[in-house]
Amino acid sequence: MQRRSLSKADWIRQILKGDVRSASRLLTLVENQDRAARPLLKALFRHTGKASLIGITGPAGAGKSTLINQMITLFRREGRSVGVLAVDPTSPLSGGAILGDRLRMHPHFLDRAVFIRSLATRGAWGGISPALFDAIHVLDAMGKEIILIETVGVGQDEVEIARLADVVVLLLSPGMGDEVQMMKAGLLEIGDVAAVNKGDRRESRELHHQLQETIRDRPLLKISAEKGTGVPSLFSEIEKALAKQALRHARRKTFIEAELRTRLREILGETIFGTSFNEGEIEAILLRKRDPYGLVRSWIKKARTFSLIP
Ligand SMILES: Nc1nc2c(ncn2[C@@H]2O[C@H](COP(=O)(O)OP(=O)(O)O)[C@@H](O)[C@H]2O)c(=O)[nH]1
Ligand SMILES: [Mg+2]
Repeated sequence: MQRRSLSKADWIRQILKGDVRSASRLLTLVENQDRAARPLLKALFRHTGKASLIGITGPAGAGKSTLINQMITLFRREGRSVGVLAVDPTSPLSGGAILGDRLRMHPHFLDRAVFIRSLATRGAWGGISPALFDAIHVLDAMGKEIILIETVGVGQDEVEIARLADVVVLLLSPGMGDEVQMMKAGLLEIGDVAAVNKGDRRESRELHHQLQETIRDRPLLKISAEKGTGVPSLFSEIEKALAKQALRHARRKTFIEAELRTRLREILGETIFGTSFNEGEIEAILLRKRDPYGLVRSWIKKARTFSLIP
């Protein structure tokens, strides 16, 4: 079939059936901020809300992608379909890192029940990109039962993304500073479950020992994502957290609030930063014939009247 001739209804049907090419095509529209995506996303939305969102966060090099690879294997063994969103905080163009991740996840790359996609984090006006929410909804609509979200670091966006998931795993590893440095960076506050990776190395056992003093309010595990040791225990902690209905309910509400705020920011940002002020208005303020307070208010009033806010 010619992809070009795919009707909107067929396109939606294909995504709901889990078709990778149809979903990829929509996600490309989403990434390009193409308005043509909107009616499809709207139509898909009522089919979403079923997937479990698992956030994997921690410093670069901690072993998040390696762990995700292991988790995919475990989930697939249970017959569950998996989607992975690798959120790249630096730039959507850092192809090297993305390729590296893809290679690391390679064993599953051809498995049709696993869908992997990299995304940029930031929206055009700051904050989380609305594309992240769109992508989560698309994977959910595809019938992915598990959506793994990999985020790097502890910037405000990453922390916010981490808080959206139903359960968040904080992954640490030796060589990223000691416990005190991690605490100062605010790293240790994130996560429902914490794990020290690279347990095959002695420094990792030391770090795990140190952290036992600090991390007492949630499970702290020692794993080796590469060897697979400790991963089943981590897996069962994740399952336990997912089974907590109250936690899940609270996270889902946080998710909706964050999504609404993100979408508002995007629309208002477009309106605010897309506005060009006319010379006369700038001149009037320069000559102190008008003031910025009044001008902005009159402009908002006008924007409302003429429905300039989309
Ligand atoms: N020794 C050891 N190295 C590991 C382990 N897990 C991951 N690594 C290595 O750590 C590096 C970073 O892993 P990666 O999964 O890309 O980390 P990410 O940046 O957090 O996604 C890679 O070279 C991995 O091979 C582990 O359990 N033990
Ligand atoms: Mg990675």
